[in-house]
Amino acid sequence: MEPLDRRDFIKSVAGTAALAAMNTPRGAAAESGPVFLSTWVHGKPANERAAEVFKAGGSLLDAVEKGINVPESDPNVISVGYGGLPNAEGMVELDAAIMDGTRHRAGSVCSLHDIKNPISVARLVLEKTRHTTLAGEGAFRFALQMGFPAEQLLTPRSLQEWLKWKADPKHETFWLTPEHHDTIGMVATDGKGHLVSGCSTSGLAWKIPGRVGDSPLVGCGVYADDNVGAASATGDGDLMTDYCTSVSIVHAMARGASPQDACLELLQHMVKTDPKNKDGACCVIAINNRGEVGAASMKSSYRLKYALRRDGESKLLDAVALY
Ligand code: SD4
Repeated sequence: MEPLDRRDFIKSVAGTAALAAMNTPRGAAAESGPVFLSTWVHGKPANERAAEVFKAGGSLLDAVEKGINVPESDPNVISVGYGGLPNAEGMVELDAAIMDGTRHRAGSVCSLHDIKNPISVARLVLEKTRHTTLAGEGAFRFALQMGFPAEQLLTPRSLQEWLKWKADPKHETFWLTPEHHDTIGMVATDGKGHLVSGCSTSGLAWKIPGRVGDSPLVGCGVYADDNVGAASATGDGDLMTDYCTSVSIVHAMARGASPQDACLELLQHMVKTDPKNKDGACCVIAINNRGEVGAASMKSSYRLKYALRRDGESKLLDAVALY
């Protein structure tokens, strides 16, 4: 047999760890209570609602969906759902995805207009179809078929903001400068090894119509695998899509990394491949099937505040920043 060099050795050890993690039966995950981990300040009421739904007997998917509905329906959250800032033409286009770590299946919608709760439409894509992603008009018509009402998603505040942007003679810069974005990403466990990841956003304000960010893309904005863990992301989705953030983090956990180290490893990898990424607005969250959590931001000037609900206690915490 050829001798293994150090890199091959590390790779093969990592591979063995990954396989071991993959082969760990779900029952082997330590039992604890449910844990809900969400991005930004609006993640706190989302976690509260999720915990309530779960406690009342809802499934973990129900809990994550209903939790995410909270910021989606809140007109004061201007980066998610109703009241989210529109695209360059003044149309609110929403992206969302939800992934079930048991079935290893996701449902997602992209560029959905006039529907307040895209995560619920994504859930129905998961439950009622064999598709994974519906986009644009197809997603809209599917939502209508499923009984969602068509609603105006612009609020007086978001309309005002858009008019202000339109009137700015320098507004063309939106092509290169992402503005105003604070997605809700939520990862959760039932405490028995089952995991769900969900994400919902109005995306970058003033985006080019039809632009799809990382949030509704499986492996980018969401990923969940009961054998390992779940992850989600928030920030500059054009940049993060190029790194398949969520699946990369889950695979790092499969190789044995803690959720916190897996988050940092991904951000470090982004900088290693392109030092300019140090300036990227990138934040990630992760949980493993033992309920351990991690959260990290690329830079302290765009530091993620995340909400954690565990053992009946709700906290808002600052993520570790790499730079
Ligand atoms: C996007 N990642 O559409 C989303 C926006 C976001 O915090 O997460 N903002 O690019």
